Amino acid sequence: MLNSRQDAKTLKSVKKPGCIYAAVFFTLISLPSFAEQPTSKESALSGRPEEVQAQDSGRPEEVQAQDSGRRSEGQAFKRNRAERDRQPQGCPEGVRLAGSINASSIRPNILWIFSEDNSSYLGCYGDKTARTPELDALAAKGTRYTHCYSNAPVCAVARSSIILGVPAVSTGTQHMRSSYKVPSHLTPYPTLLKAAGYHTINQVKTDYNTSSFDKNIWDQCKGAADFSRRDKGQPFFLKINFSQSHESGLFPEKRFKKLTTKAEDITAIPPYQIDNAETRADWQALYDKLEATDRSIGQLLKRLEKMGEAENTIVIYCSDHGGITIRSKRYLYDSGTRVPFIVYFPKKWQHLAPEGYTPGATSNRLTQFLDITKTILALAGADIPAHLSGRILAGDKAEPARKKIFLFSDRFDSAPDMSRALTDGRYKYIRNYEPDRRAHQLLEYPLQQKAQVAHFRAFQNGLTNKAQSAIFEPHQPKEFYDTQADPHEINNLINATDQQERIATFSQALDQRILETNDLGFIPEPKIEEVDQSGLSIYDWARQGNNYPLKDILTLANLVSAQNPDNIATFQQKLTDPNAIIRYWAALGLRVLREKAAPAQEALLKASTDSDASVRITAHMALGNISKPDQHAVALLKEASTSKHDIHANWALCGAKYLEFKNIKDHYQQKELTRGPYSQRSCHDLFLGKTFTHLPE
Ligand SMILES: [Ca+2]
Repeated sequence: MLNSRQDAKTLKSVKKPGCIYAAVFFTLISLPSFAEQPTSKESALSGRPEEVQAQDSGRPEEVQAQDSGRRSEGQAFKRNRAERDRQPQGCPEGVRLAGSINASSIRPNILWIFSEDNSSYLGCYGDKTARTPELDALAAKGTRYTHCYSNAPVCAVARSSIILGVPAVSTGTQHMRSSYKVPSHLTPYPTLLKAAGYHTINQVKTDYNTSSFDKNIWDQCKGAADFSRRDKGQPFFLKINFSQSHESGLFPEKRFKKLTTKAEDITAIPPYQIDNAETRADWQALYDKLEATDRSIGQLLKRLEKMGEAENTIVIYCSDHGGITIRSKRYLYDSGTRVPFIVYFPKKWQHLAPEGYTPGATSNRLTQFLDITKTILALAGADIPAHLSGRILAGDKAEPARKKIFLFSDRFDSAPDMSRALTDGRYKYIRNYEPDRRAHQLLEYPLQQKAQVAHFRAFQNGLTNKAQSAIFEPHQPKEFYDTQADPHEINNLINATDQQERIATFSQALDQRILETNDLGFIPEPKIEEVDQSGLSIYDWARQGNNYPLKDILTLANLVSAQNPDNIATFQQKLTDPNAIIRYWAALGLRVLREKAAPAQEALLKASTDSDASVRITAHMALGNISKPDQHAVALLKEASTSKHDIHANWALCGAKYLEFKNIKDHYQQKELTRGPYSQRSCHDLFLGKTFTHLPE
């Protein structure tokens, strides 16, 4: 297995493509921008709109991750140069494309196009409001997949899964965001493509949620892509990210100045959203952004044609997860995980296409991002590590589809949480491991969408119906949906008598998938942080001795998710287990029972002085549920003030927030409690008096 950090030159020497290279001149062609009609002097001069956006503004989450707490998400976002997003953005301006290498190459070029945060609101997916002629045309000559899922409903976690070809929960990169190390024997797919002889170009988003690698895994990941840097005849792999439809595109300052989509043309408002002017305006903005994305993709494909590479290039399009109005991104519902996915094989490469490939076909094959990574390696003739858990879709190594797709969500920004799910494309089973938390934890970032604030205000004022209120209520411990009969997943069938057999099958299959993937999400994150700081990857730590007895932990965790007071005695007993992770889950089991955990008060008091921080924090939260919440909130503030690390401090502060603590100013100043961006966020909320049920004006 190749190490991702090996020098690119070494990698090139490992395996060259066995093709006969044609002697062709590579005439560098400097192409104009794909952007149409730059609307500001700044973007017209910058020449690198996509890159500028990545580095300077358009990806505020990344800015936040790098900020180390110097500014809030909102403040970070204000740095954005909104004008740059008001124009369609395509390949970086000044992209230089080499002359043709076409007929001689025996490997296809592969172009993987991502758009950000969008569900299948595209004409080719039957959406009547969408204006997406370019993607519709791509679907008309390729295959459109109807059941493709992002394994995680958020950018960096999805990308972490894609880049290594294994679920992020297997590597400990499931928290949004984080930078924990992954072991060096897990090789990013671009490194494998390089070793197979490909010239690899990324435009430009990386965002892999790990500190182990980043831009260095690509031949080119900065500045204008220069195709002349390929060897003669060398095939390329180009991954390009269009960010217009990112969540932030609906923030008022990031919308186009004039909305083109008409409010009366919006037909997609789901029943779990309120239908008012704010919601409609966000949907209008969403369709406008998708139109801009589509235009950029069309420009890219035209350039490919112009450089003579269209017939040599397999094109793959998908979004990076679903979105992006309320209850989509960050949720395991189809609105957050089900994505558009189109593949196009030019005539020359149709022998590599999936069986039955015909132009304009639709496939209902159950597909996930992990499958796409593995398929690309197969199409490129690259080494396919045995640990890759996807299923190859196309080519002579094609494999049968998985019967169920694994979905996961964990901490988002400053809000810890944990859910796991399986879908077979029709039915979906979700386990919420912290059912005492609200589904929407009032994160500041998404609340920059006006419709989300309007929705919360309506909820506060009692103006939302059951489906619309659910997002601000605590999770249901388990959920089960028939997405065919109930595409918006609002009718939870978990107690339906005619579904119990099916639910049991899903539940068993989910346990099995958690064990197979060695899901590291059951390790409380402060422990992950502590291990990572010690220099060891959590992946390796979890495999040492009996550090991580996942089977035992899962058995206990499933009792937590059951949220049943009958389990109090078991939780009390497990509070004294020698393994701190077991003790943590025991404390959590009592916490999710809220005041019903009162019989375990004495055991929890002992646990509040445990040697492990996650146990102490969870025990104080559980005790605060039973009585004297302010006293336990103050203990949690003390925990934060003495912590060394960001997540440790954030967990403690979130505990005080969970207990609705209002008097933080009487005890500490912000700087005494802040260790990084996430503890800073939670601290900021506490100082604003913002808790789960209160959003200040
Ligand atoms: Ca995204």
